[in-house]
Amino acid sequence: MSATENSYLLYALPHSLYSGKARSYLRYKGIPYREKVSTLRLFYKVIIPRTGVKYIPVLHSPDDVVVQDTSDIIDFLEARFPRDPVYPQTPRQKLVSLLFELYGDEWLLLPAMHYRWSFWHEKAHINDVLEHFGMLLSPRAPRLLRRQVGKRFCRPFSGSLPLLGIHPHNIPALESWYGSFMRDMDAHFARHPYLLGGRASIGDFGLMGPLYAHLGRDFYPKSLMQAQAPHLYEWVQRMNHAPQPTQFLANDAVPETLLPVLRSMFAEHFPVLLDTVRRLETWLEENPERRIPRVIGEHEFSLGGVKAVRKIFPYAQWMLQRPLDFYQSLRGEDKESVDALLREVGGFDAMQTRIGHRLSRIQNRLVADAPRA
Ligand SMILES: N[C@@H](CCC(=O)N[C@@H](CS)C(=O)NCC(=O)O)C(=O)O
Repeated sequence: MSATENSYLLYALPHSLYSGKARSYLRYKGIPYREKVSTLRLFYKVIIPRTGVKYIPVLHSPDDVVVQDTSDIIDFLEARFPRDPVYPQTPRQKLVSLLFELYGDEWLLLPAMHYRWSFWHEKAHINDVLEHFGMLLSPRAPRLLRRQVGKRFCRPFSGSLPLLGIHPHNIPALESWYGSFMRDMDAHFARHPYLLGGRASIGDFGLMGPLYAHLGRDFYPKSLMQAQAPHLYEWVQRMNHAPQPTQFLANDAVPETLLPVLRSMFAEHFPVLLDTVRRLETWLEENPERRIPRVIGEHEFSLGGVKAVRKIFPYAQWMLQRPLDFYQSLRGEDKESVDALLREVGGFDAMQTRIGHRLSRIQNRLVADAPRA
């Protein structure tokens, strides 16, 4: 199957986190596309040969360009479909949208994975998840068969909780933080259709990854969201439909309702990101010739004051570079305006971080740039 004349093809899965981000973007922008269930057969026939890696989603353009990674997919399509850009043009809003993308992609992964994989006793929930994993064999296989094979296919995911830093002793802190995140976002979406007003930004799509497939679609967490954060749940539905976008808020405004989430982001996620930068710098100095692996050791982190250990993922630095590069390109009044916001949410110092060993993605692999002088 290849992309036809005028339609893009998205290799994805209905229950995949990052597929939800790309799908909602394609729908939002009204880009003609077809979604193809990524069966194992397609992984070996198309995805791995064309991308060199085993990740989805993958975009296949009508002119035969294949793109992996949702941020690259969105940037690739923004260049081709510039109407109603998802990157705000003004400095505060652009930075905030990039920060939310990073938070959605890398940090809300924790509650997403916890609520998907820690509730095996919720039978309807787990059967649905396993049946979706069984789609890797065939979306048309009987449900019971999909459930059985799904059990095998899901192991790398269900077994990844400790690697992400989710352990029995910090689950209460994780649930309590996610509860307050839901409350904050609910209060926000009670007043605004999207993060920054009448239009979705890259930050909305970043949030949509974890908040759709895992937290807003899997049975158990969906019931929590519907009961505790109905406006957030409505936003999830809105994000999956072609809308009539209006405008971002005037005067580069960042709604007050986002400030608690930004504070929490800088208090808990950023220390992990900055330690990743430091640890990767040392690793690259010690291993100048080696290919960068997915994980480079482990570090301690803190969630709601509870300490735990998680693996260090170099990829997170590549995502961090996006808001950091934008912030560090600002000058004059734009920078002053952003700095005032950053001071208010405890993010000013973190955003001064200079990354010595920057990362690029080349053929879907992380590669270190030459160190900065
Ligand atoms: N940062 C990547 C992440 C892609 C990703 O991790 N996709 C998951 C499915 S939602 C996957 O393919 N995982 C396979 C694996 O972890 O080996 C993106 O934005 O596309």
